[in-house]
Formats: sequence, structure tokens, C-alpha cells
Amino acid sequence: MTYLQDTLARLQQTSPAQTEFYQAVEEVLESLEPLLEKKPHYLKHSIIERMVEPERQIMFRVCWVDDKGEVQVNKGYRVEFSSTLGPYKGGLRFHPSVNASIIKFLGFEQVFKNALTGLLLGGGKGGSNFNPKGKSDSEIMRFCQAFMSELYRHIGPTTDVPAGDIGVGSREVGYLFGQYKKIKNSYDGVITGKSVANGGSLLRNEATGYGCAYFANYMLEAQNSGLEGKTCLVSGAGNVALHTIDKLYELGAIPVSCSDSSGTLYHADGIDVDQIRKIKSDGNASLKDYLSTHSKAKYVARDDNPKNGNAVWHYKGDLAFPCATQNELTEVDARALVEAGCVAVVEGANMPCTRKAVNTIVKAERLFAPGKAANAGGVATSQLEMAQHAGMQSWSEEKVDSKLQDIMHGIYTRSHQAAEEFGQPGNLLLGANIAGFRRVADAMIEQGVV
Ligand code: NDP
Ligand code: 2IT
Repeated sequence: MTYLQDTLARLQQTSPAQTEFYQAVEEVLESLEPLLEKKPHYLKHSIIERMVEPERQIMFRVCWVDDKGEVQVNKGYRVEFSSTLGPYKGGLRFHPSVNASIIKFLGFEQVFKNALTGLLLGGGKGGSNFNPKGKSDSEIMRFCQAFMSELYRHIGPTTDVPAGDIGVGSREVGYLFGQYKKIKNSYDGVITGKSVANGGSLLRNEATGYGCAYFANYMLEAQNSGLEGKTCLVSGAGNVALHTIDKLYELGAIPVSCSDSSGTLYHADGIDVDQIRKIKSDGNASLKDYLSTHSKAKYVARDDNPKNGNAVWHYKGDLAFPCATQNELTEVDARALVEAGCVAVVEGANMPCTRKAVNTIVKAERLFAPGKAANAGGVATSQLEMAQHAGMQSWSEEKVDSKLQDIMHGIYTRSHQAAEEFGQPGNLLLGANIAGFRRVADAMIEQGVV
């Protein structure tokens, strides 16, 4: 596999200190081995060299004035990774940890995720190291306006269409859209995740979590099983986690945990998701406050996590849904899950499992649904939003939900069939990476060297 070592060595030289990006590249390239053995022409076209290099990377300064009248300066990013299959598409993340490596890994993953949906979507990602926590509503608005005052010149409904991610929900998308419209004097479908009042799609907000639960169910159904009655460990307490929990309940499962950056909550009777929403909507409350209404629940503060691990994965569960952030499920956690009899890990977040954790899960022959397959319901529904906006239409919830289910089923089928084709039935990691790569690579070859 010299192409893998060569690629990583070159990236370390040309894009130094981007560890998350190398991790994402390594995972994809490792899966491609059986495909490249059978179809070496991909190497001849230098497809890998081209795919690991974003088509365009934009970094900019974002200056804004806080409520005290002081000038604040943040970094802004938009990595336009691939326009092979459609406009660059992917979310914006506002979190203090954001840096070039994180945005690049997310953009790289997005290319294959979007390809897997079967839709006409390129891949990109952006964001800022701005920390929305503790900011007033007007500070959030001023920041979003300042961010869009630069970003607007790089995006457009057929060029690049951002959306939300960590720290960017429909409020932020609303402010970003408003500023874009003001500058461009045009009501474009230039960003997705908008509220319905602003031309958004019903169910876009719920779509990632719903899609993730649908995917898990398809995966279990293929084993003549299903979510009904299954205990589910879920991490995170944001958009993806809470909508995953909602849909798990609807499909008859029992989600027993959630978490945030401060700690983990476990409730064997099933998480009371309305109470979690109440807590998370109060800026000063903590998940620990749940114990005041549910005395049988348990809370573990972040500082009391197991060594090199995360408490949420050390409870007993049939399935695990990491839905918070990258590398939140480690090798120690994966071993604990396997030992406790967990049958499947379904990635709601992007790259939430470390490389060693993934290897542990796959080696133990547990089902593993990679994020680029399991969490693609969000971006897929973004594309449904783009279609509605372009046609100045608004579809019913039933119509969007039925399309979402079809798309998630298609992603499952493509991943499953590619795994079978390359002699590793059930290995959805391999299947998803090969199916996503092949669609982009074939189109790149047809488009010539551009
Ligand atoms: P939210 O901002 O709504 O929620 C993020 C959650 O993760 C919060 O509970 C947050 O805790 C927790 N979290 C964030 N960063 C950390 C960290 N460094 N350590 C521990 N916990 C952390 O984001 P989303 O739910 O939208 O995103 C969650 C994941 O899903 C991300 O990986 C994102 O890329 C991915 N994703 C999102 C999609 C979408 O449509 N929104 C689509 C596909 C994937 P706290 O509140 O304490 O910060
Ligand atoms: O990681 C992701 O797929 C997202 N944050 C959603 C991207 C989108 O364009 O809807």
C-alpha cells in the first residue's frame, strides 16, 4: 500500500500539523486497497493526489464588536474541497477548537458522504474559532454578519452552499442568510438549514438524527433484527443527538444516555428528552440538574471519566450512537462496548471514533456504520431544501420524510453492496468508502484534468 504511505508522507510535508485531516485520509485510503488492486487505472489518473488536495481554501479575518464595545477578531474558514459532483456543500462549525486541520478533515469526509447520497453535491466545510457560548443574541448576530460580509463573495446557489454544524443552528443560519441577502440583493438558496419562514425545508433540522436512526434500523433489518426494544447509548445533547433520541423512541428503542462537554447522563428507564431540551435551552443549567427531576439517573462529570475514555461508553447498551464530536470514542471505550455486548456502533457525528476504536469494533465483528453513511441524512435533506428553494416550493413533511428514508436506504444498500463486491460482506466502512470514492473518481476522470 505504498500509495497510502506516500500520500501521508506528502501531506505531512505540504500540510503540516493537520492530524485530524491525516486521520480521515488514512481511513479512506486504507479501505480503497481492494478497489485499487482491481482497478489500478485510478492511480494512473493521480486521482488520490487530486482528491486529498482541496480545490480551493479560503481563510479570512472576522472582526466584530462585542456588547462592551470591544473589537474581537476571529478566524474564518471555507474549504471548497470538491465540485466534481455538484456545488461545494457542507456545514459551518463555530467552536473554539476549530482550526485548518478540523475544517479540512470535515471537508474531506463531506466529499464521500455527499457522493454516497447519490445526489448532485460536491463537498466543502467551513467555520470559525468563534465560541458562541455565553454570547448575547446581538453578539451572535453581529458575528454572523461579519462572517458573511467576507463569505458572501465565495458562495452561491450553484457554487457553494453552506449549512449548520456544531454551534450553528437555524438562528445563526437566519442571520447569515439575512446578511447575504442584504449584500447580494437576492433571495438565493445559498445556505441550508434555514427556518421554514426563511425558505427552509420541513424536517431539515431533524434530518441528521432521524436519518441516523433509520440507517441503524436498515442495518439491523438486514440481520433479521430491528431497533425495537434495543437499549441505545447516545452521546451529545445537541441537534444530532436529540433528534437521534427522538427517532430511536419512535422506532421502539430505549435511549439511555446523553452527554455534553461537561459530563454524561445515564438513565436506565430511558432519557427524558423534553427535560434535556429544557436544560440545554437554559444557558446556565447543567445536565446534572436532570437529577433533581429524575433521582434514579446518574451523572458523571467530565473530570471523572475513565482514563483515556468517556463514561458514556462504559454502560451496557445494545447499540452506541456517538453524536457529539470527533474522537470522542476511544480504543478503551470500544473495548468496554465490545465486552458489554454492544452489537453496533453508528456514527452520528463526524469521525467520532478514533482509528484504534474503529479497528477494535471491526475486529470484534460488531456492526459499524461510518459517519459518512449514517449521518448523511442532514446533507441529503439540505439538497431537498435546495431543490425546494430553487423551485420556490414547500414540500410536506411526509414527502420530505419519505425521500429521506429512501436516501438513507440507498446509502445503506450502496455501502453494503460494495462491501460484498470486494469480499468483505458486512464491512460498511469499507463499502461506504469504496462506493463514495468510486462515484467521485469516475466523474473526475470523465471531466478531465481540471
Ligand atoms: P450541536 O452544536 O447542536 O451539538 C454538539 C454537541 O456535542 C453538544 O452536546 C456539545 O456539548 C457536544 N460537543 C461539541 N464539542 C464537544 C467537545 N469538544 N467535547 C465534548 N462534547 C462536545 O452540533 P450537532 O449536533 O449539529 O453536531 C454534532 C456532530 O454531528 C458533529 O460531529 C457534526 O459535525 C455532526 N453532524 C452534524 C450535522 C447537522 O446537520 N447538524 C450533519 C452531520 C453530522 P456542549 O453543548 O457542552 O458544547
Ligand atoms: O456534516 C454534515 O454533513 C453537516 N454538518 C451538514 C451539511 C449540510 O450541508 O447540510
